[in-house]
Amino acid sequence: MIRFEQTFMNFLLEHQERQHRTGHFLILMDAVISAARHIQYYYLTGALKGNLGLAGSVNIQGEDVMRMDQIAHEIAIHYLKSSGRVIHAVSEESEPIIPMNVEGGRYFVYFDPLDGSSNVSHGLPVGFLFGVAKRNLEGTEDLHLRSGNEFIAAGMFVIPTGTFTMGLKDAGTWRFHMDETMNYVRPTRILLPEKKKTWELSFNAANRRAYAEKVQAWIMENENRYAFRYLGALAGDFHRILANGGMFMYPAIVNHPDPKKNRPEGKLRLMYEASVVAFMCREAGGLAMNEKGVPILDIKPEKPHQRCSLYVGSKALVEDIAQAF
Ligand code: FDP
Repeated sequence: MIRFEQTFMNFLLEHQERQHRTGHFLILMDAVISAARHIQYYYLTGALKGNLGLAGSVNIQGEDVMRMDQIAHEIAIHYLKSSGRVIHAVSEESEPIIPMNVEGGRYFVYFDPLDGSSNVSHGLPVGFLFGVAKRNLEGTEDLHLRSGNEFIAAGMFVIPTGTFTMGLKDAGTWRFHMDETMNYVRPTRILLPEKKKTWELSFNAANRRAYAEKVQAWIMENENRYAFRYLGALAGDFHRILANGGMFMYPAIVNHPDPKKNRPEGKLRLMYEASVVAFMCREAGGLAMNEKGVPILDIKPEKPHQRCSLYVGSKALVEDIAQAF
């Protein structure tokens, strides 16, 4: 007997119908899913086709661009544009904001098409992360960059693992798995576990002496209480935290022996990394803050590629470290 599962699109259709919503968001999400499948395919066959190496250029963040970064960006732009529903997009791979359907579009999409570049040349897990906000339907639209609190949805695909996790505003965080037909199926509601037994800490331990002293002291005091896991790709590391509880952090780098390598604003990008995981975390019962003790979802972006420090995961743990700031 074949076991048939509910697909993501069917799940979303039911959700939209229950809320008496229009079909626009479904059309947008169909584009996002198509892009994710397309990226997944290229990534899976990337080693054989020679697509897992460097592209030979440097991006706006001063990082080497991988060939797969460009492919994933191109794919995402194609589908988002063809949906006709996007006003403009912000991509990690493009310095300027990308105008799409400026007059008729309904959503702003902020995305990183292939996050976790150090894993690319090994074909190991990377993420496609996105946040969605809606245009102002009541008054005049001023096209401002939206904070996480203004998102209506945010999600991440772990590629090529085949999982998709998405938070829907006031409707929870849900996980789906890719089936043999490349459909995302089996909606499962995710709530951060309360029991500390499974909690994990995730951060780049190589940087620890460069963190602020208070952060270092907190780590010294707490690290033996939890398992430590770090993949080096936010989507993969945060996937574990959502399932097991605990905290992912990317603190500000303020004590680097080479001061030029300090990152007082942190490394991760607010709009398409920190806000995306913070949104999913809130819908799963958790919390995200920066090192100034400001909830990530409250931060109003001043520029599209703004960075921020990030502490995200189980509420009690994020609140506890926030006491140390
Ligand atoms: P990467 O730079 O390798 O693309 O900003 C993205 C990110 O990966 C995250 O996905 C990841 O959590 C973090 O940076 C890894 O940074 P480190 O290599 O400094 O640990």
